[in-house]
Amino acid sequence: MERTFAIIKPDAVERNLIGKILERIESKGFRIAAMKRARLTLEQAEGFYHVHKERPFFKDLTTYMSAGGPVVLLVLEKDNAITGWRELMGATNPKDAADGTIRKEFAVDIEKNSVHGSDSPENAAFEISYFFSQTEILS
Ligand code: RTP
Ligand code: MG
Repeated sequence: MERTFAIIKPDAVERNLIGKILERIESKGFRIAAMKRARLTLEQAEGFYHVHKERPFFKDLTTYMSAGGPVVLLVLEKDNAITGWRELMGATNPKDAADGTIRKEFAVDIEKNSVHGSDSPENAAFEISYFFSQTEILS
């Protein structure tokens, strides 16, 4: 059993898509081990996305993820959860996302792409501990 970290981003929360996205997650066999709504501060978003700090989109991304509205933070569990969740999300740019993926169905554009997912075991561990304490995660 592996854990990954997911975010339902502001564009999806704003459009009342939380339920539809959670339905997709649960129907693919993920268990929701932790979940909370939050409004990120700019500082939290910058720390979370620190690996992207030299990228041209860093300022837009961190502004969007904080001032853009509330998000839903999730810890998901399943065998091969990291790869499985990235497959269900689809490509970063919804124009490139495969049919049946969350980004193909719901994303607005390459930035407002509705969901986040960890891309490695190391980043999953960092991202989970960035937002959740051990006592908030129930297997
Ligand atoms: P994520 O981290 O959110 O799960 O998405 P990802 O791995 O597919 O994409 P990544 O390259 O890690 O980029 C993180 C987020 O930054 C925004 N982005 N904007 N304007 C742009 O060219 C651009 N490129 C990326 C997206 O919100 C992306 O998910
Ligand atoms: Mg990423």
